[in-house]
Amino acid sequence: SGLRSKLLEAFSNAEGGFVSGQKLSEYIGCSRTAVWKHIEDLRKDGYELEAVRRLGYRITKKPNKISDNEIKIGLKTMKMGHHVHFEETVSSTQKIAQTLANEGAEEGTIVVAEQQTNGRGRMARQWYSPSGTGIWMSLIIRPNIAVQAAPQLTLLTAVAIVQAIEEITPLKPDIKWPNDILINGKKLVGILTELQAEADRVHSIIIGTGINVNQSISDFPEELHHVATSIHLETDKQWDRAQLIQEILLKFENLYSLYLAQGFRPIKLLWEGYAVSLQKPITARTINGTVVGKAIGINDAGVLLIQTSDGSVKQIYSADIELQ
Ligand code: BTX
Repeated sequence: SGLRSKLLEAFSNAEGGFVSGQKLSEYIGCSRTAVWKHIEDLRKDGYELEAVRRLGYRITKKPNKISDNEIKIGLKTMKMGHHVHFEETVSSTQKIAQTLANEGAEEGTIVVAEQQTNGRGRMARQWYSPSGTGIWMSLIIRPNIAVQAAPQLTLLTAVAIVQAIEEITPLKPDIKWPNDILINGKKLVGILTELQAEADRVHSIIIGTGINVNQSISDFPEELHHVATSIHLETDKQWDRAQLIQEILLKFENLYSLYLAQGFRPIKLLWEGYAVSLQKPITARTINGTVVGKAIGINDAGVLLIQTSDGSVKQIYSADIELQ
């Protein structure tokens, strides 16, 4: 409710300090008895609060849940994440975002769920999205760019996510072209970019990101034990998913405005700084066959360039990459 978010906002402004009952009742605009009732409701939802006479209340622990409020309060962006469509369980956040985009949702709208029952990867693969552990989010943007430029947004998003993870956690992830973020060779993040276009102009782009945050190994199915990891598995700590979402949105917004002003060039340079697959022998499996060679870079469109043994350079638009 509105009162609840005012209450959380007051605590957020205090940055972990005490807020008196009097201040809270002024801020929210209700009686002290009503404040007390709302505090009890917070406790029921898993918040832990300390109450000290004369000082007031402070939040000592937040529930590890994502919600509309948790994402919005303390969000530092101008636009990204200002509209949050949150649900407990969905088949895929991409599907909902597509519907919202068709209905005219504003740029920066996000769809977030605690759980996906039919999370999508690329090429009809599944993205495993168990409840309460990861970030399953779709972001709607409406850049005025040509259809061919859309894959650049996948690379831009990968840079934003790596920057956010580096800001908040001690990890230093790598990017594997085009859409994987890895730690020690294991998949931490997957990105799925889908677009809706009219003629040759982009109508909307929906960027889906799946980030493994607090999973233990037993939260992954057996077949993913050797390919997947989570921030928790790599750091031995639990992480605040809403805070990570806020940081990702902020990094994304900064890179996106750089991109709209100056094009892909500056993004490409940042991306190359994080890429593991460059200057190494790789195998690229495309729908038209397999290309083996050395990844020599990406071009200004974001297309992967592979030099084969005969010296020729092949452009790879879409593929699965295996590092050798
Ligand atoms: P991808 O096709 O590159 O990767 C899919 C493959 O990754 C799977 O076949 C499986 O081997 C592996 N995998 C599945 N689940 C996980 C996981 N949780 N962690 C690590 N590896 C896994 C990558 O596709 C793009 C994924 C995007 C997911 C987001 S979540 C929010 C949005 N909604 C939605 O339905 N998809 C996107």
